[in-house]
Amino acid sequence: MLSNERIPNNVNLSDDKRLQRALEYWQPKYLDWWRDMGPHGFQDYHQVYLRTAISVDARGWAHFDYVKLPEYRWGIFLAEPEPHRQIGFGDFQGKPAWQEVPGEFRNQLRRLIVTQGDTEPASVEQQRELGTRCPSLYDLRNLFQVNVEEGRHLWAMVYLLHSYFGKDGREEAEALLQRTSGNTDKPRILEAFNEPIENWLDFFMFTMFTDRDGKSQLMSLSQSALDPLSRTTRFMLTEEAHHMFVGESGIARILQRTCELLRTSTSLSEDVRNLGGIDLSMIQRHLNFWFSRSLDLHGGEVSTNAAAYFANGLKGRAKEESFQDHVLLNEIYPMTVVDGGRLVSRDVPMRNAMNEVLRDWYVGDCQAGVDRWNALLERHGISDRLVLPDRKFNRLIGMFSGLHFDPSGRKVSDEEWARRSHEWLPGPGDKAYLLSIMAKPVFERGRFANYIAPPAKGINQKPIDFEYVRTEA
Ligand code: BYC
Repeated sequence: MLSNERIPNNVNLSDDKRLQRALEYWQPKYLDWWRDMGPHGFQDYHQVYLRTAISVDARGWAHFDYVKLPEYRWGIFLAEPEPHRQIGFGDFQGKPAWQEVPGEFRNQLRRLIVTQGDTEPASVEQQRELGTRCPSLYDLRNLFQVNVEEGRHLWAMVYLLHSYFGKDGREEAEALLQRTSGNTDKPRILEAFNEPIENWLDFFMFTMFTDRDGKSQLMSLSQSALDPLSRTTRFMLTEEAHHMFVGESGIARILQRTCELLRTSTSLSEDVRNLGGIDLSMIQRHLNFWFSRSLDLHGGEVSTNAAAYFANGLKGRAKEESFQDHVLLNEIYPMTVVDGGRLVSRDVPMRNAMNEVLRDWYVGDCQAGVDRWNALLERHGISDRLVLPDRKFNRLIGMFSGLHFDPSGRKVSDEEWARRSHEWLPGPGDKAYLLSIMAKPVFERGRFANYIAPPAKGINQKPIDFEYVRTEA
């Protein structure tokens, strides 16, 4: 562990002067990007109680201190190597894992790494205005923790590009700082990362559902035959868990507050908005939006790209080790497909269905989170429930994207969609209301905005009214 270097790392960076120089050349560009596109208004005067990774062992990992955001020590950390690791799936199953990129898979691997890398700065850009609307210092600190870790995940991908892809890799690393979320000329690669996140309901839904796609994609990349990619993503997964905690517990706290407000209201049918809360139907609409956008992030249902990634050992399944067959040459996946505008059943070769296999895992993981939210509603004596919409609903990617479906999966006409989609998806009225209740940030210690309950406990055993973010005089 070499945490006192200019770029903290556990990859012996100082032994590879060429790589070290290349990354030190990229570092100021990254910092310029962070200042321009990172948290707006929180670059100079605020000190944030953050956890910094200074090594991959448990003690180094849990290093907490006050830091000014641009002074956060973004580092390069890979999980410890597994001795004699073998490729776990695909056509090269059982062969030694690769320590270098094989020429024939260079383009595919670069594409995967660039796509993964592109999402990380994108999310920081999407969230840059949220600090000025924060519901508490506790939440503000969590937002910044998520942001700096997404920045570190960008570093992780840039390390791979610089180390293993030569000049092309260096050019791709530059381009990662040039595309920006929502930019009409140079947008981010994947659609969900061009959607604005201007309020905290969107933020919590994003960290619940879109970061969970991060989890499923990182789980599948952590199986990769390319050992440095596997080790990098394994360490990233430990950080991803906190992001999903922020999302799931954030929504749970909004739900709790909504239930409390409903109890104090004159009748259960009173609109909780009259009391400054967020009603369940608005929460459901945001869930519908972010879940469907995140389903898109798993790619098309039938994909030759996905088949090639699996065959070549680049991208496996989540928990690949839990399956019996790791080659999947003769397996089929029964799937509902669109044929001439009609839905029909078809057997698809399993390798071509890999995106859908990962999506199945993802939907199960999301459902478990929604069940936990519903248990909270139940405990508060509220009979309404949140539901995941059908996976055909509101899709922009894949075979269902050309048609319209309601949240239950029923096919609807273009006319019905135009007339009713506002019932199912957030509209301008929702956005305006959310901005109105978030217009003033809450910066007093221990205080929380009216629409959200305090958390059950603080960070790192600190009290809930701890000064998680300090303004330096
Ligand atoms: N938006 O064969 P297809 C995270 C394109 S999130 C726009 O169906 P494939 C995080 C696709 O590129 C995890 N375009 O799909 C979370 C292809 O384009 P070309 C990010 C899309 O290639 C929160 C065409 O459609 N990691 O970490 O099998 C905060 C047909 O593609 C989309 C990864 O994504 C879309 N949604 O799968 C921070 C892992 N989907 O070839 C971070 C790396 C597909 O026609 N990426 N297309 O130009 C991959 O594994 C794959 O690229 C995908 C797509 C799963 C995304």
